[in-house]
Amino acid sequence: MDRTAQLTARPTKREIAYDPPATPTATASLHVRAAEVLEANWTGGSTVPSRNLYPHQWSWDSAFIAIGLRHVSPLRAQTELETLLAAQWADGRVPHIVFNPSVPLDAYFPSPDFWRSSTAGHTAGAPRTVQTSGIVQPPVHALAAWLVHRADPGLSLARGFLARVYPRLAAWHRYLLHRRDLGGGGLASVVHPWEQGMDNSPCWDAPLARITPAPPRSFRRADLDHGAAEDRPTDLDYGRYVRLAADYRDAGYADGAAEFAVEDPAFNALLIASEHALARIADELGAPGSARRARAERLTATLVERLWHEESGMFLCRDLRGDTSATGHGTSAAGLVRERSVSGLVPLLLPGLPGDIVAALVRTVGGPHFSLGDRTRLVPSYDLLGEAFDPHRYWRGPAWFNTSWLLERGLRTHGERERADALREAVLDLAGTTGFAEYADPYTGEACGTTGFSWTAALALDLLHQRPTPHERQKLDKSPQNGAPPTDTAPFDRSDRGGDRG
Ligand code: 9WN
Repeated sequence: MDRTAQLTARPTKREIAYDPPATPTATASLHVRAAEVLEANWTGGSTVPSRNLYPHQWSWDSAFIAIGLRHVSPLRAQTELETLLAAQWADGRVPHIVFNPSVPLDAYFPSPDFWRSSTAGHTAGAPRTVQTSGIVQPPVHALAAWLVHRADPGLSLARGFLARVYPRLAAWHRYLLHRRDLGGGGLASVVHPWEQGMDNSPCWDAPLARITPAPPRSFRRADLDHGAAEDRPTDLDYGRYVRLAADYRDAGYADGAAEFAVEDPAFNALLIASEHALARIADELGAPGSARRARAERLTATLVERLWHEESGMFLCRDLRGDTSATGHGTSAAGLVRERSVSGLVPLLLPGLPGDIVAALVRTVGGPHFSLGDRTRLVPSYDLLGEAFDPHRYWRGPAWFNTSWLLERGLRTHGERERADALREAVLDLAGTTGFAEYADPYTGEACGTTGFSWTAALALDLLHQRPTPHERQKLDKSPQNGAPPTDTAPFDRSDRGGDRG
């Protein structure tokens, strides 16, 4: 066992990764309960999103988890990212799932024998010793690596953390910016709804309608063993997910011929935020990050140019395979998908966004389509007024904690302190009352999906460590057991953050 493995090993309370976690101590503080969730979901080198529903390591989950875990154990947070990056493919892609070989194949679908990474992904450079999926997820990793480093720079330096992850993160961004620039306009495209992370968002309805679903009897969904069918994507959606993934696999995971190709605002905004973080990391390693910083600014301008939609007051997805000669099925003549998803608000995270766009986004978040601070306390995943809105169906309405965390960071980045404080309070409150639910009804805050969900716990921990508002300060003063040591951390260092005066 190497030194990191020794340091991060915990006495094994249970042997298999998919056992349900112990119920967190009901009376403990939010901080302790959140840390208990992360402890229960830790498998020795990484954290599962959920013991029962998602019993492997997921890419963007791990980045969010590391952002929270750094407040409990900077070492485990570093290890979380290192474990994921160790499964990187030679072409630079970071796979969306790294499979745990001790978990039975039927515990999750699609399992390693579907993806066949080491054989089908051979030409693309899939690793031989670990089984992974062949698609990717949003690139939150460099941002996470930077924040993890900042939590304990001494430990990071001693372990050579940044020096080891930097080349992998740089290759990851290179892959996205070159191999995935399928539209030729400078942005990265996703080739599967799972890549963007919001699996059944109504934004995919038009591009998915062109895909012939795999026959229902050709696969068995494991998610329905653990999640309510009415909260999950439909069988028809799954048929299309399976068809797309199988075709991609059968083409050797080569990019270019993708039947589904979409430029998504959140995916690209997270890439830009991570490019800013990579600039910081480069500076820290003594290799000036100015070229990366300039690229992040250029990409911000490209994002605005390609995906901003003035009339909607937000960013939209661009369907690259849509029929651009005619309107229909929600796609405009210019290829923009006329659906309002939380994805189109996430670019608020970017420090270099023009002021008029920031102002429009803030208006949209509080306006009738998302109603934050009025009819909703967390940001819904989809337009409250949209035809496809469903308050319980996965990414078609429910509020997710990671997107609310991103918006909280965005509002704070642009000096919208009161709104950010209110959102922070709502995340903390609902994370606790829902038992760290996977997602929640945006109106009632009722828990949906699974509970004991890792990124909900991690991001609550992260917000607990932000500087509290005076109101919370009063509450904390009255309840000393709730006191997590507050630090002021944000997606970017102050010099990158422009407006934040928090
Ligand atoms: C497919 C793990 C993942 C998240 C995604 C979320 C869900 C998987 C699934 O769970 O997707 O990747 O099986 O539904 O949509 O964002 O990363 O938590």
